[in-house]
Amino acid sequence: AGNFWTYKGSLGADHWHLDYPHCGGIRQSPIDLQTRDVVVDQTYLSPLVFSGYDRVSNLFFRLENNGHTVQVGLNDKTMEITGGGLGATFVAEQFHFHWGAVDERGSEHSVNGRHFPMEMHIVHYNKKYGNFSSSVGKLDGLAVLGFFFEIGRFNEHFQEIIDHFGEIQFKTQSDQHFDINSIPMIDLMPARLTNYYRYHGSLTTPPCFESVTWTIFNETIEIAEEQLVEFRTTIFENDKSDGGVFMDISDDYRPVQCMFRRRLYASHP
Ligand code: B30
Ligand code: ZN
Repeated sequence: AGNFWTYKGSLGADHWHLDYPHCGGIRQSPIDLQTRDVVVDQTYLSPLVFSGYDRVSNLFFRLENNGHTVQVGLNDKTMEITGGGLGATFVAEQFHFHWGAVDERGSEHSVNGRHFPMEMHIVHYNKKYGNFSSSVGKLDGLAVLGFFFEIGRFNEHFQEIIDHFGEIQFKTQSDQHFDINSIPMIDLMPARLTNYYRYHGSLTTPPCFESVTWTIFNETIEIAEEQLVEFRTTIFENDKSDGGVFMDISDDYRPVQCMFRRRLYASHP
C-alpha cells in the first residue's frame, strides 16, 4: 500500500488501481496494435515535424535508475515535435526503456499479439502548459513516441548510454543523477519515421493518467543481443544500501490493456 508499486507480486499491475484509481480506467496503455482494425488517415497523420533532434544538446543527458527503468532526462528543453495530427507543439522531457528478461518479451505495446524485446519512450509535454508536471494530468498534456527494438547489429549510439550503466546499477536517490555527454536524438531513432500508429491512452505506470497521445513507429531500432544483456543484468531495482538479494529490472512492462471503444489510427495502409 501507499505510494509504491511494482511489476510483480502483490503490488503488481493487477493491483495498481487500488492505490491509483486511474489505472482502472477505459483509456489505458499499452495496447495490442491490431492492424486489421486500423483506420488509415494519410492526410491528418502527416509526418511529424522534429525540431532540435539533430543537434547535440549543450547540456548533459541526465542518467537515472528510478527503480523501474533507466531514464534519461533532457535538460535543455530545445527538442520539439509538432504536426502529425498532434494539434499542438510538444517539448521533449525524458526518454526511458521497457525490456524483457528474454527476447520474446519486454515491449509494452505489441503488434497483432507479437511483442518485441525492448521499447523506448520519448516523453513530451504540451508546450502550452509550460512544463511536465503541469501537463501530466491534462487530457492533451503529453505526447509519447514509442519505438520497438529488434535484435541485430551492434548499435554504437546506444552504447554511449550503456557504457555508463555501471554508474546507475542501483536505484538513484531522489535528486541524484549522473550526467553524460548528450547524443543527437535523431541518432537514437530509426531512419524512416513516416509510418506510425496513433491512439489516445495513458501513462503505462501509476498514476496511469489518461493524458497521452501515443505515436508508435513501424520501423524498429536494431540493437545487439549483448547490448540488451547489459540492460538485463547490470541494472537493479534496489537501493545500494538494501544489501541481500539484488533484483534486476527486466520485465518492466505493463500487460496490454483493453481497447474498449477506442479507435487505432495509422499513417499508412
Ligand atoms: S510512459 O511513457 O507511459 N511509460 C511517467 C512518464 C511516462 C510514462 C510513465 C510514467 C511519469 O512521469 N510518471 C510520474 C513520475 N514518476 C517519477 C519518475 O520519474 O520515475 C513517479 C512514479 O513513477 O511514481 Cu517512477
Ligand atoms: Zn514508458
